[in-house]
Amino acid sequence: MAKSPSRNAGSQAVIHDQKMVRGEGGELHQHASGAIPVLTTAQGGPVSDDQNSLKIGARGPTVLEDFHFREKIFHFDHERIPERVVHARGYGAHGYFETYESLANYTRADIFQRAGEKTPAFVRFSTVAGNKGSADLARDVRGFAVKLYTQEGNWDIVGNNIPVFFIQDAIKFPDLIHSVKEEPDRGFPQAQSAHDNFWDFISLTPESMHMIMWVMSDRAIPRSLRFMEGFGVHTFRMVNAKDESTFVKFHWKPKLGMQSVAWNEAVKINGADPDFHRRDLWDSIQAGNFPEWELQLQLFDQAFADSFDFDVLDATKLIPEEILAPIPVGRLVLDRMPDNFFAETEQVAFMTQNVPPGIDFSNDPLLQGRNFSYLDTQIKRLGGPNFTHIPINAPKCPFHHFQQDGHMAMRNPVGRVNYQPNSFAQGPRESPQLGFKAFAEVEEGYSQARQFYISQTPTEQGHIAAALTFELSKVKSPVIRERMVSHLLNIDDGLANKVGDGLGLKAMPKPADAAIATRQDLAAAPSLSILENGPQQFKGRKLGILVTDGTDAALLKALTSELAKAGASFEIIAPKVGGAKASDGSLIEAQQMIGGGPSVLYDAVALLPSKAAMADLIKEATARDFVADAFAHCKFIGYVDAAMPLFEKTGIADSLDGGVIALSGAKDVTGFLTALGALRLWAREPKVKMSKLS
Ligand code: HDE
Repeated sequence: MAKSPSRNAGSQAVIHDQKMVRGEGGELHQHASGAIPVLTTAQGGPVSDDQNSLKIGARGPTVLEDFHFREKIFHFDHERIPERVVHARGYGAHGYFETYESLANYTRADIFQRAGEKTPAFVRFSTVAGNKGSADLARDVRGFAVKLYTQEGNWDIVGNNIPVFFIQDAIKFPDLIHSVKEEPDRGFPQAQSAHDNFWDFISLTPESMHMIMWVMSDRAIPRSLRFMEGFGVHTFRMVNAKDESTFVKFHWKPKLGMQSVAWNEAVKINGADPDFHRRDLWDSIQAGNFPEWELQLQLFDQAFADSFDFDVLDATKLIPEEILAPIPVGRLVLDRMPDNFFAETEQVAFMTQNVPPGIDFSNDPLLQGRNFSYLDTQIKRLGGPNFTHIPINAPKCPFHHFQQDGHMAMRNPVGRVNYQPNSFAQGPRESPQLGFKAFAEVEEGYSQARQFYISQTPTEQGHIAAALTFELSKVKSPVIRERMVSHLLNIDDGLANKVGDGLGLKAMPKPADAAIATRQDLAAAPSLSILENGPQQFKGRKLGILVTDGTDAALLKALTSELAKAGASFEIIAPKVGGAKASDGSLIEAQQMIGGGPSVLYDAVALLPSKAAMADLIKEATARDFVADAFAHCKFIGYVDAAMPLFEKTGIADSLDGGVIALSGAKDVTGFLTALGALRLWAREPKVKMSKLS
């Protein structure tokens, strides 16, 4: 066959009309119009046809000579890097940390020396178990990893939204993670702890019981990344200029308060919008509603540490805030999304060992193990030792060292001298004054598990019992189910009985053997409850407003302007996404059609249909679900009279309560918004039996 390569396969020939113009100066890569740059290869060569590969004849075969095709496919084939072995699913944002006052008494860390100092920050939130593409509302711990680009190098506080951990020693981490991830033979379940392997491991690991209480609580299904606490988990040290050390625990407190969803809602959100948390953070930051956390420190000395009958360095324990109040030292504001998800969020490399002078480690064996692991994992994921050359990982302060070469080296030392000491008086030197100097220092887990449980409101206790029952109902092996209940007996009889009953155990097992008896005297610590610490405001939350043709224009306007005043957002849900015609003839723009905007996506709902539209609306299963779910999830519901048939059709007309609020006109809007501050009417829960255990 004669070689007559051609890209003219025909169908897209019109693209070929674009001409490249070779001009005097830099015009080589511009079209005649000047506005659109010419497509090039990665080597910079201009490309004439990006639609057809180079072929012999009209149909091929494709020729080896087609370097553009080859390069394009080669690069595509290599786009993926290994996902994180844990915390694969995550979402990040940029912002800054602002120091309130100097903490020079406690630490020499530069970031804490000057009031009002702003330090650039990058934060990545994550789930732990699921893969990169898993759904946001899995029941799971959330990662809360903060990178602070300080003047003395990067400081990473790689924490979680739960202040304790499952295990005491890093050597057990691979077992813990293997057990929670998909089972190796079948490759499922994905992003779920509700399976035999996890509960088998947990039921054989009593130290994990405290953490289990947290993971089975509503903390593990947050409503938004913006409404979560963050914790450094480990005890660290602060070291001042006089080399005096103070123990420290880090806490991030969300300014908008904490909030979680109900389990039944989480299940539905995962279907309706698997990116619920990502979208929420993206939308808030793009809208200029910058989420904010206050950094609070629990500071204590050795004598205080010794006053506990457990080891404060044990990461399965916490120091209740009622015993040691955290002090506010600064705020973290997230105000910018990454330009590129891969470059920043995917490639960011957090490492617990990144600490500036003045911050130091404790002997917590979990932390010590992490300090090894995080460097190791970056080499695997990012492909070589030069991952600090990637902009998101590079320090923003001046830095000087003699590291050189290696894969993808973007920076190398300039000049002759690449070692020290040297006689040329070139290059950096260590500084004993300014540099980082390392500071020269088992029991069973039921007591604090109990303390956590008794610190919850009855509603939250019900959720914990329901979560345990759900998870263990997915465990096929009765031995594991019973073993777990035997641990619960060491935590709280009532809890164990509820779960035992929920699982249909024929007889209750004996309590698990405990090396140390559970302390019954630990006082409830209200700081551990989400509901005891509600924000009492609707700020940062979202109302779903159901409209139809004929919706009362004045009422809608009053409602949306009050929401704006309260710092809350809303979405309009209409029968068609094209919008609806209001009573005054104006167009109401909609963000969702009813089937696309189920009520689980909103914190509360308002039903503002017109009478004329009701006949059609009540026939829509999605409209009925909208109302039935909002009611079952204990949400506040504002409604106009015309909406009554929706309550009747969904069988809740006889159960309407104080959370279902009539909006007869603009005058009722303020009262409705005040009520929304409670976020949910949990008192309704026993009636709707969302989880029949509560
Ligand atoms: Fe991690 N953890 N971890 N972890 N961890 C990772 O590092 C590890 C632990 C946490 O958004 C990995 O870059 C060991 C506790 C977060 O990129 C890996 C142990 C806490 C993130 C790793 C722990 C965390 C990670 C996987 C046993 C809360 C995501 C990819 C002691 C205080 C950071 C990576 C991000 C990520 C190891 C336990 C939080 C493999 C060995 C405790 C938030 O290095």
